[in-house]
Parts: sequence; structure tokens; C-alpha cells
Amino acid sequence: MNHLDFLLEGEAILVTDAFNRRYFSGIEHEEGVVIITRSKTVYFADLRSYDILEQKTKNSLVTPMVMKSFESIKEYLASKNARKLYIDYQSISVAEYKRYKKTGIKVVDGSKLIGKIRQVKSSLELENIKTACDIAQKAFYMTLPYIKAGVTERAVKNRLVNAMKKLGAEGESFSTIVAFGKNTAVPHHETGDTKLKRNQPILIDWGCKVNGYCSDITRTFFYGKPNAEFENTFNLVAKANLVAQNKIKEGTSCKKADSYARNYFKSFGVDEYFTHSLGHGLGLEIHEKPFLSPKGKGSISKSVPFTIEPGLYYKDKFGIRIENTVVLTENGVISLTGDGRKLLII
Ligand SMILES: [Mn+2]
Repeated sequence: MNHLDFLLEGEAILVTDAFNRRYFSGIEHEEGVVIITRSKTVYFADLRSYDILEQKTKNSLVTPMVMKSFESIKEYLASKNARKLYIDYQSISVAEYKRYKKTGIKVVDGSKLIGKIRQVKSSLELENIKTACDIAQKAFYMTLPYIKAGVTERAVKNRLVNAMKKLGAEGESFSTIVAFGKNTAVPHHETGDTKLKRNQPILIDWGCKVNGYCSDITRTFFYGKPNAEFENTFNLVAKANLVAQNKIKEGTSCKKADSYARNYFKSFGVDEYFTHSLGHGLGLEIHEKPFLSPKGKGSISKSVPFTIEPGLYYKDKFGIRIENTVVLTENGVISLTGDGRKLLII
């Protein structure tokens, strides 16, 4: 549970979105409304799911409450003398908005505030992300011996996902991408039935969830003997990844962060082949603020986990991406997913 002691008396945050409810209450529940005030967090649920919710809140600081109708929320807000209500405008309907507005309480858009709160992680949240990173990495090494000529992308994906589950993950944090040969040149390739042949590159982009928290890694490696062009390109991507990791500091804007890798590629005349943004924050959702891109808003601060994932893609030839989940600490940006910048040949 995340305390919001910066909220003033008379202010409240009301969230309905599933990720936001889980974030602010620490409880995963199928439905409901969470209201956070300076001193208290309450979780309203329908009578049908209230008993389950009551069980879930037993060892937490969250107070479960029954929502009989909209009046229940109205009464609660009145009892808290709420005068200003932050609501995530991105997750309510116009009808709901109008209903809250009618209560006479000043309703304001809380989406920016909520996004800002969610991007900085508590030590507990970071622990979960770190465990998710460790499991994803271990699962990768468990899967490697299985990758041989004739194996399909799908088979490798299933093996990797099962390994993560065996190691205690709840599941994938997004649908795992396994790409062989020229499929690696498609950044969001859909894992299919392509079989691996000798002397082909392999790209795997995967991650898992632990207590709801995500990890995200990409490794590009080679089955057989890579040619010089592949090796040189790999080294460029590896260096871009390192440059970005070393240069990002407290307060670096998202735009600037992206430009570190992009300008490095530019100095070799290959920036046009870096066709996506440098990275993204992650937490309960695989893509969260901050977004490290040429148009990204905001900046990087401590305890914000995000990805660094430069890549170069040559259509019908090959693509290379090296992605780590990282976090900014007192000692600079550290990777939670190891290095990945030395070409692995299997
Ligand atoms: Mn990613």
C-alpha cells in the first residue's frame, strides 16, 4: 500500500482502473472503487464480491466498504469533508464524470498526478521487479540448451514461458517475441512456426510478472557463425545501450535520454534504422511513464525503473535489439537484467 501524505485535508483521489486500484490498495480485486485520503485508503466493492474483498484486506491498512449504490461513495466523501477530488479522466466515462460533478465536490483530472506517483517505485515494488528480472534471466538460461536447428519460434517461446512459471512467475508480462533469421528485423514480430537454421540470428523479447510487477528484456544472439556485418552492427547497438545507461542521470529529460542512443547511431549514419523509442517505464503495467522518446515528456528520477532498448533493423536481413530493465540509483543507472552487450554465440 502506498501512502499519500502529500494529500491535503479535504483532498481525495478516486481510482477505478484495475491497475490503479491494485497500485493504491496493494490488493488485486476484480472490481471496485478505491478512495485515498490523507489518513485512509478505502476499497468499495459490490455486495457480491465484498466477502472476498474483506478477506483480502485482513492484513492490510485498507478498509473494505460495501458499495450499495453511488450514494455510498457520496456519503463517504462527505464524511471525509472532501472538497477536491482527483479522478483519472482516462478511465471513467462521461456519465460517471457528470455524476461525480453533481456531488458538488470540485472534480479535477488526476491522471497526470497518478502517473507521476506511479512512476517512482517503493522498495517493495522494486524488489518485485528485481525478482521478475531474475526469474526472466534464469528462465532464459534454462531455455538456451533447447535452441537448436529445426526448433520453431513457438516452441522456444513455450519453453521459456514455462520455465518462468516453474521459477515462480505469475506469467508473461507481455506476449513473448521469439524471432529467427530475417524475422529479427521486425521489431514487433509475431512469434510463429519458423524453424531455426544454422547461421541465423535469434532475437527474444520477454519478461514475467511477480506480484503483478513486470520485467522486460531483449537478447539478440547467434546460432552458428555470424558475419562481420552482423558483429559490427551488434557492437554498435551494444555501445548505444552502454552510452545511454552511463549518461542518464537524475533529472535527465526523457527526450535527452533518447537522444543519447539516437545521436550515437547518427554519428555512424545509421539512426534511420533505429525505428522506435529508447525505452519506457514499467511496473504493474509493462508500459508506464516515463516514456524515453524524441517526444517524451518529463524526466528521470531516482527509484524509477525503465528499459533501455536501442535497436537497429535491416529489412529482410536482420535486426538487433539489446534491452535491459534498469533503475536509477545513488550510483547511477544500474541494470536489473545483467549486461547483454557481449555477443552470445550458441
Ligand atoms: Mn520493452
